[in-house]
Amino acid sequence: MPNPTRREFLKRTAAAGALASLPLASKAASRRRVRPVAIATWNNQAALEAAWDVLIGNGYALDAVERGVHVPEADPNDRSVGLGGHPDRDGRVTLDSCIMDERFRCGSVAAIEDILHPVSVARKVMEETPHVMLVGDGARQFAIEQGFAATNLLTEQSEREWREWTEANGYRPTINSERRDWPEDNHDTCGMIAIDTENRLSGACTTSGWAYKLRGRVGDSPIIGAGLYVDGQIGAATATGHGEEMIRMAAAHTIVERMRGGLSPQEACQQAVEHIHRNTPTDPTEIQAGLLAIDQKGDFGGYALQRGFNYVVALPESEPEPSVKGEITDSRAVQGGIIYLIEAPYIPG
Ligand code: SD4
Repeated sequence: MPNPTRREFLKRTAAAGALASLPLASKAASRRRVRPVAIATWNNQAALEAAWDVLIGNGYALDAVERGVHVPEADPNDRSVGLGGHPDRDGRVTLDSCIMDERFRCGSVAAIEDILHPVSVARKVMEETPHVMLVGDGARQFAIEQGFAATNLLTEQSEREWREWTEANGYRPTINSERRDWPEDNHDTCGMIAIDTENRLSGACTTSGWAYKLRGRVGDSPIIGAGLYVDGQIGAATATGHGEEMIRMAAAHTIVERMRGGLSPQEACQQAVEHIHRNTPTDPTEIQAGLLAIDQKGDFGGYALQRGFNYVVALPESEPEPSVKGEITDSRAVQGGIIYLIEAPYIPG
């Protein structure tokens, strides 16, 4: 082969240089694998199935998690997310939501009102603005400008229960007013993380937050690093429960950093919960924290402060039943996959 001309040589080295300087995430994305995995807090099977449909069609994990959390956002019977969610103590439904992709791009809205799909507003913040987070009236205004319709999210049932609550509680916010009955009422904040067939990790988290909270209270769910975090090279984590603890401990970020340090998703979740248990200034018997994680290989895990936290994971149908810490209590075939319902392990005692 003749020696390359100087110009050819320069062209080739420039191309090699460009490849070497590609962001790590896009290098990972170019390694194809065919094993999507998705995981979500609580018994959010319908949400996970919607996400799975995207993943099994070789879709983007970001689209999958957005589509997935749309399901509880639009479900009036899910009393902790979107339409029909518990209002604040003034009777106004205020929503918190965020979304994050495999390249540290993220968007978030907090205390937004009248918008059915806050996660999609969060995605618009990520894609259409130079910002990460919009709150309150500004978030609502942005949503309307982006073409989202204003919708009344306070259902008759939510309003009735709120009125009863104001009579019984004299307008005092009480801890976990929405969930004295963790094991029974297991629909709640929907945190969802997924990896697609091109190795891209993404996550979303959406909630109406702490029932009858003070007006203006923002929980962990829209806080990048607390309720959700994604590092496309390492893994992703999401949280549910008493958001104040997740914010204090930067729970989702802590989990991802522990995975970076070599822990499995299961170990990282357990350590993050133990950290909350040891250090929280709140009585840990009064609160719940449920943490989930997935890594770049699609391994997953979950752990909780107390009994009663369950989660769902969707895996390809070709895979054997996963061996998990905790207990598989149900499983269901979906297109090309199986959704398992898992009772998470928790701090004993
Ligand atoms: C919040 N983490 O607003 C949410 C609510 C939740 O179980 O997950 N409750 O604090």
